[in-house]
Parts: sequence; structure tokens; C-alpha cells
Amino acid sequence: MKIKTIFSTGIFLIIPIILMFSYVNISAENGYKFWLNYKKIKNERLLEEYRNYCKEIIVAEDNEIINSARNELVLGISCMLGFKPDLTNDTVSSGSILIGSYLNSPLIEKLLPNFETNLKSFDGYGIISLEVNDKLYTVITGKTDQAVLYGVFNFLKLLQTNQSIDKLFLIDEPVNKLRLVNHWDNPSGTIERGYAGRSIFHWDKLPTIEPRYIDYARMLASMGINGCVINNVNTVKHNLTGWKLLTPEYIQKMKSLAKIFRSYGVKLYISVNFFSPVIIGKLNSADPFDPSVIQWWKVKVNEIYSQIPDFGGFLVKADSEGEPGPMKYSRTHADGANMMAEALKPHGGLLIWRAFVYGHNDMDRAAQAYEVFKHDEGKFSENVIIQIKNGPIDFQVREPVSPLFGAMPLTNQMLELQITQEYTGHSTHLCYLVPQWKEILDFDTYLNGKGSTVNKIVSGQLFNNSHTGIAGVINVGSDSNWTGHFLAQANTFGFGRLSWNPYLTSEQITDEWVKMTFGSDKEVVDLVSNILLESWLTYENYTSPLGVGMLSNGSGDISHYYPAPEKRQKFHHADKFGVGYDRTEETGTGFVNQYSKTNSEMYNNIDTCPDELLLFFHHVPYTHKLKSGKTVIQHIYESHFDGAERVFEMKKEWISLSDKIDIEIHKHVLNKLEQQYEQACLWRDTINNFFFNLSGIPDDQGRLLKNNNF
Ligand code: GCV
Repeated sequence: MKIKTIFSTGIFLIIPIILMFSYVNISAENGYKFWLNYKKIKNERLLEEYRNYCKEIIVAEDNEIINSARNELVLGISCMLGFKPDLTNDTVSSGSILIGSYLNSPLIEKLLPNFETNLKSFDGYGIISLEVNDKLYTVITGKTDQAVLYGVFNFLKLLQTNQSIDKLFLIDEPVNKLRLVNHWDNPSGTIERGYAGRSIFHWDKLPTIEPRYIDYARMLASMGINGCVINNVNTVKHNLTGWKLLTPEYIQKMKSLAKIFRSYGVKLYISVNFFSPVIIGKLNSADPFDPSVIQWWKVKVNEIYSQIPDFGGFLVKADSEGEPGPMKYSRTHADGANMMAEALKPHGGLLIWRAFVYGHNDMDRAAQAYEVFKHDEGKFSENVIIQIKNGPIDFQVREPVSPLFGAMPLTNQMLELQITQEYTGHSTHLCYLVPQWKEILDFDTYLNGKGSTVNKIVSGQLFNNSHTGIAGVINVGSDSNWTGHFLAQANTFGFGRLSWNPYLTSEQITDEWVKMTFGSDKEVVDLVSNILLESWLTYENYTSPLGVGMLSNGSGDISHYYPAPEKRQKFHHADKFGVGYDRTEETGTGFVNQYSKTNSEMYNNIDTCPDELLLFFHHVPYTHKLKSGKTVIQHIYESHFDGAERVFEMKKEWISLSDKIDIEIHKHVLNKLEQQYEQACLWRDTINNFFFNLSGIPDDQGRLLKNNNF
């Protein structure tokens, strides 16, 4: 094959690149660059190999997404390898990277005939090494431009994580079609459950674009995210004004954000209020059966699509925590969702409807969503998706998987995870949630036989649903390091990677993030990975034992953060004899019956119920023996002492890395760990004393416990 002739037939557009990324001007050490900091490669052997393969970039197309991919390649190579690769329309020397979508690049098609048959999805990509006429080429391609962008980020990741790029034949496909982040940002700039400063979206200045929006879009694309819901699901309660996004003024602002997102393959979605026809349209009703309401939504949706043709759709929280919904008109959730979905349908838009509903105070909260939604099985339209929180309570450090997963096989389902750490220490405590998310995704519901995992349900594999995926309530804000706690960036990244491929292990994801962020020094990689991987169980240990959940304070300035077991009796049911919420069939609320027979039997039986969820399903005496042989009360004491002690150790381990981590980052994380240790001691003492006070049983190792008057 004569490479020269092939190249002369291709169309190449070389556009001068202005490296406009804002972070060029921002200090290297404040965390702003997140995992795309592109540290200089130190290993001389690898540096030589990389230089041989990255001399020039050949771009086979000219469009906004491919331009983003090309800019990223230039940035990454320049920073990591110390030279700017040539941009060419012809091969000059050996070592070219060719980027372009397979179907739009005759050149790539010629070099890799029939390659597309290797790719199943529109987002999947290949990174392939070729040697033609003694010259080395790396082709990054996929069926779409978006796939090429993902391929470029992954190619750069190979360099960041010090892997060989010689003789590559790498094909990577996303498991989930929808990989969304959900902002709980309000137009006023505040963020509900946000712990990293104010919102990154400045509505008062939009449609003016800020460099941070571009960097945010890069962040999202680098982990494979393809949709972003830009505002809070609460749109009216407590005078929130999220409903405004449907007004013409805000649609113009959204249009400019959508343009930025589009160039990174991210679709824009918004949360809307079910009563918008009343609030904005000044109609008398929001009844989903009222023709004027139906018409109002159609006209509104058409208006949005006329400005944002690739608009993703709506996310709706209805009849939940003060957000109004169809029940006011005695209509069902399906009635409400389908009416809105109908307006979106001609444009290919999606209607994502949340299943987070509760409110019957006399009923077990865990059981309510299932009770409500199960009745609507089979009634939702094809472009409606029900978005379900991972657990039946509310993003606790430990709770079982929601029984709704898989219980509605005819209904599109999405998993909602919480990246922002509402109940897991805000941005003070390190609590790396990837291991928790893995457990959720791997959980076998047994609803269609063995192997009916949550992962297979929300990726559409089990029931062949048309629209499925994973959403994460994002933890970014305007803090210079995006996430408040620098190490919380690992949660952001981990969520993205799992939404792309839930089969990755926690260890693989952690290894990627640590190497991309800190480089490949073995001591740093081992220690930081270990600290991250242990942090979820550590947090659980010193806060909430055995699945009891909800021991933190309720509303207030800093809610869901401090220990307040005395105020949460209705969740833990602790008294002087025992603790735990009886959800069994015989003596409890019967919630266990919402699971498949296999799981309900397992949870219902105190001998087979896993220890870590014992108090979620059973009320037991303090002297009940766990499988570990310890009594429940002794377990509570010990896990709290151990958890706090482990934070102290983590701090020491972090200190030992002082000469290997950027000084500012090191100082910042140390400061966070110091605060975490203080808080862990507060949790340990409050919870231990609370249970000692109730039970009167001392620690069998004679450690000091105090009688308090709660
Ligand atoms: C956005 C919990 C949180 C609320 C959140 C709600 C929800 O109740 O505390 O802040 O509201 O969940 O997920 O809708």
C-alpha cells in the first residue's frame, strides 16, 4: 500500500490552533486541571517511544467535535512530551496520529478496510497502530466524531498512565447508552447539596461564555459523559427559580451553553417543573389530560428545539418533597410523564421521571417508591425513563439496592447515584464511593434468573429496554479545584468511568485516576490508591453501623453532616433493649417482600441477612451475635474506634508523601484529613456514647464511654 497516494486523495484541513483552555493561565498546583493535568513524562524510554509515535497529527475532518479532539491532542502531547506536534495534511515523517470518524474519512477507511464491523455502538472507538512503508501510524477512529473524541482522551490516558503505545489494537465500547450528570444548581448560583462553592453556571452573565465552561465540557467528555442536566430537580420549593429555564430569556442562555457542550459531545438537558403551564404559561391548570396543557408543552418544546436542535430532554421531580405533580388532578405518574414525553418525541427528546417519592408518614419510607411506581408498570411511553436512586431511603453510606430495579421490566430504568457527598461527609471527609457503586451495580436482583444485576438492568441488557443508563448528582462547583476536597475528584472521575463501563473494577479505576492525577511513582500510586479504596468503609465504620443509616442531623445550615442519633429515632428504632428497623415479613413492615423471592428470603432471615445490612432489616437486641462472633453493641463500639483510628493512619500515610506531591495539593489534603480526623472522633464519641447510654453495656475492652443526657 502506498501511503503517499492514499494521503493525496484525502481532504485535510489544517486550522491554526489557539489553545484557549483557561487553565493555561492557572497555577499548576490548585487542582483546576483535574486529571487532565498532562504532567511531563519522566520515564526516558517511554518518552522516546511516545515521541516516535506523536510527531504529527493528521485530521481527516473539520467540525467542532473533531476540532476539540485535535486541540486536546495538541495540548496533551505538548505538555507531556515537551514539543508541539505538527499539524499536516500529508505524512512527512514516521509517527503520525490520524483522527477522524470512520464513515467520514475515506483515508481511514482505506487504511483500515471494514474496521467498522469491529464497532458495535456509535460511541465505541478503536486506537490502532499501523506500519505502512516503514512509517508508523496511530489511527483513532469510530463511527461518530464523538467516538473519535473519546478515543483521543483514551489515547492521552495511555500516555498519562505510562502504558506502551506500540502495536495497539484497542477497541472500547460504552456499556451504557446514557451517561449523564445531574446538577442540583439553582439559577441564583446556589447549589443544593453542593460543597465546592457556588454554581459554575453564571446565569446573570450567560449567554456570555466563560473558559470554565469549556474546561468543564472537556472534563465531562474525558470520562465519557454524554449528557448534562444543568439545574436542580427542585425548581420551586423555598422560592427556587429553576422553572425560569423555560422562559425565552433563559432558553437563549441555554443555547450558548449547549453550543459549548455540543463541541464535546455532551447533550444539554434541564429539570422542569410539572406546573410550568401555570407558572410560566399562566394557564389555570397543569392537568396532563387538559388539551390546553398538552398544547402548551408542545409549543414550549418546539421553541427549545428551534434553538437547540440536539436538546436532550427533561428531568422531572414530581409529587415529591413539595414539587408538584399529576396527583393534584388524580392522575398517575405515567399520565404526567407520558404527556410531556409526547411533546419531546418528534424531536427525539427524552423524558426522565424520578422515582424518589415518599410522604406517607405512617408507612415505611423504604417501601413507598415501589408501591407507587409498580402500579404504572407497562404504562410509560417509549421515550420515558424512570430514574431510581440506588437505595430506597436516600443515598446513605449503606443501604440495600432499591427493589424497583428490575421490578418493572417493561419500563426504561436509569440508576441515580450521588457523587456529591450529601450523607458521606460533604467535602471534608474523604469517602471514595466507587467501591460502593460497584456493589450496587453488581447486585443480583434475581428478577430474571441468576445474573439479573442492576448493571444489566440499567444498561438495557436484561430486558432490552430502549433508553437506559446511569446518572450521577455531580459534585463540582466554582472552587478552584472543582470539588472542594481535591481527592473528591476521584469520585467524579470514577462515576464517569463506571457509567461508561460498569465492569471495570474499583482497583482499575483508582489506578487510572491516581496515575493521571499524580503520575506513576509506585509509592504514591500504592498509598493513595489504598487510602481511597479503604475510605468508604472507614467512613461507614465511624458513622453508621450495620446499615442502620440516617444518624446525621436533619435540616439546618449544614445538614446531613453532624451526628444526631437522638433526633433520628424513627429511622434507627433504638431503645434500651435493641436497635434496627424491622422490615421483615412476619413482625415488620414487610418491605422485604418487594424483592425477588431469593433476595427477600435472604434479607428476611436473620441468619442469612448480611451483617452490614442487619439493622436495615431487623430489630435486634444489643447482645445479638453477628456472624463475626461479636455482639451488635460491641461491633458498634469497635467499628467506631477503628474507623477514627484509620483516619489518623491515613493522615500519617499522606504526610509520608510530602516530597512526592505538589506542595499546595499536599497541604490542602492534609488540612482536610486533619478536619476529618476531628469529625471522625466526634462521630465516634457521639454514636458510641449514644448507644452506651441507651444500652448500659460497656465496651468489652474497657475503653472510655460516657453517659450523656441526650
Ligand atoms: C434535590 C434528598 C435531599 C434533597 C434532594 C432530594 C431529591 O431529600 O436532601 O436535597 O433534593 O433528596 O433527591 O430530590
